[in-house]
Amino acid sequence: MGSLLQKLEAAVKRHNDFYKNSLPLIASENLTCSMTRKYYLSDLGHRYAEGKVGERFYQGCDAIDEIEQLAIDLTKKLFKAEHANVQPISGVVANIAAFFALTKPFDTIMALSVPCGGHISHDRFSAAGIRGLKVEYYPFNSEEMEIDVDETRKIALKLKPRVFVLGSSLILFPQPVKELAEVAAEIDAKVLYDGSHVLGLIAGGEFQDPLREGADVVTASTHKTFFGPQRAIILSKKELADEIDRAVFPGVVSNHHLNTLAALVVSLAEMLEFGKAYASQVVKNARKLAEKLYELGFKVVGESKGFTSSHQVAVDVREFGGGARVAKSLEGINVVLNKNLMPWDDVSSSSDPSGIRIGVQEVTRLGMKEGEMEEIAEIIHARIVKGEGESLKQRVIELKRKFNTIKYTFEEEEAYVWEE
Ligand code: DSN
Repeated sequence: MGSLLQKLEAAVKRHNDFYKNSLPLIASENLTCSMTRKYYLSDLGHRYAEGKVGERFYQGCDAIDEIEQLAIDLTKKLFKAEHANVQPISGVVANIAAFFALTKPFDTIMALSVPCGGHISHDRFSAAGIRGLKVEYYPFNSEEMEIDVDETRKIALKLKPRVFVLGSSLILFPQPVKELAEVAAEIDAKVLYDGSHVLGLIAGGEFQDPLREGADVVTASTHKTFFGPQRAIILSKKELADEIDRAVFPGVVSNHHLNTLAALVVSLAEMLEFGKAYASQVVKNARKLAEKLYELGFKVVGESKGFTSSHQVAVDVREFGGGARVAKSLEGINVVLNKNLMPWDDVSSSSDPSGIRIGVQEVTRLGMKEGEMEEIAEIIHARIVKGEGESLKQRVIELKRKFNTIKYTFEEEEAYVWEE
């Protein structure tokens, strides 16, 4: 048993050391401050609080009620939402709940295909499939990286989908929430916006505000451009509150992970205080990175619209052997990002797609600005185009050494603490 635990300890330490010396550019991840992490370890992580605030099935939930009410109140305030459910334990769980609230089995929904950026849970082989939904993909213009609204309207008037799903995993630009909310009104459908990727940008006022543009429901995980633990929220119009709450509990959660619920409160407070400055820097950084990569000769997607309005940059790397090869090669010099399907790819090529996706939200949280984005672009170029090796890894380690402190928080602190 001793050696097994030593092995575990060594693996966790190795992981921690790797991240300390790497550039984390996965678009769906972020860091939490120590005040957030403190609550992970609290006794809350041993408890259940089935039901709603003030209507629990177990005793011992007085303080938990207070914590959950704080999370609800701050979420409603931050997103100016009529209703907030803070119980889903992940983005996929939130999406399953939303589908249960808004549809019946065999209904049709419209969503982005995975190559066009849609999240797997919007598709028939995942959450939408669990609900037994038929999924019709939006017609998509890959030059402009946007949904073709006119064609969508024609299809929708014929197929009468119950839900238009918006928001995606590859999301460079705002999406047509207002336009599809108008189509939805014609056929009595709903708009569900999955804001997982851009939640922090919405909170900071740097991206479209789906509720104001007409979305009925917003689901979102809380740990991508947001500063929270790995869990999720659902925002909705008041008239959908009961359906959403019932779909979450008893629908898809029993235990709703009370330790990370408390941690979520800290991240909501951080976002209220620092969200605007953070989100603005994230978008500036993403644009600068895209521009520099383009200047260095890379095929950066979304050129006609200025490459990006979010935290993400997408690059077509087919000329360098494709996304799998490029992502693996960058990992070799401690640059961590992911291969990504592009709109022209077939979903069957997901193990070796055309592109890579880069997210700057985590390095921005560590204080990087436009100058560092230029350096990151140069590092990627030196590795992928010039084939440089070990010396580049040292350059990455040197660069990262200057950015190991968590910013946009109440007390700035070391990011990669691991006590052995
Ligand atoms: N897999 C995540 C992403 O990278 O977009 C979302 O769940």
